[in-house]
Amino acid sequence: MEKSLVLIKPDAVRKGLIGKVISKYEDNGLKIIALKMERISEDFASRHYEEHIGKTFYEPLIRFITSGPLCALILEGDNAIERIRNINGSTNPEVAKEGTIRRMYAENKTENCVHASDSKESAKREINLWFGN
Ligand code: FUP
Repeated sequence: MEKSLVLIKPDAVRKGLIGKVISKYEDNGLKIIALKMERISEDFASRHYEEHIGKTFYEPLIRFITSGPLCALILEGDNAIERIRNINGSTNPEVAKEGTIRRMYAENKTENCVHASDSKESAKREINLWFGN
């Protein structure tokens, strides 16, 4: 069984999409093993997005991710990391496949509804950051 850290970002929360997003994961057989809702600080956001520090989109990304409450979840399942990324779709909603969360609901590359860990290593780091050991 593999675990992944998922965020339902502030744009999706504002649009009332928490239930629809969670249903996509549950309908695909992924299990929610932790869940919380909070508005994060800039300091915490910079730790989550540390690999993007210095990139052109970094400042707007931090403004966006701290702009309102979000949901953080740990999902578990076989091959969960890859499956969740397929359900989410490409970073850019314009090129995301039909039926993916980002294609259906996302505005642009920054306001793109969801985050999911991209490797076993980042899942471990992100789960520890958001939920502790
Ligand atoms: P993803 O793994 O699909 O979430 O995408 P990345 O790790 O490449 O990017 C992480 C986050 O940075 C995205 F969710 C949103 C933000 N981003 C932008 O705002 N603009 C970009 O051009 C690329 C990424």
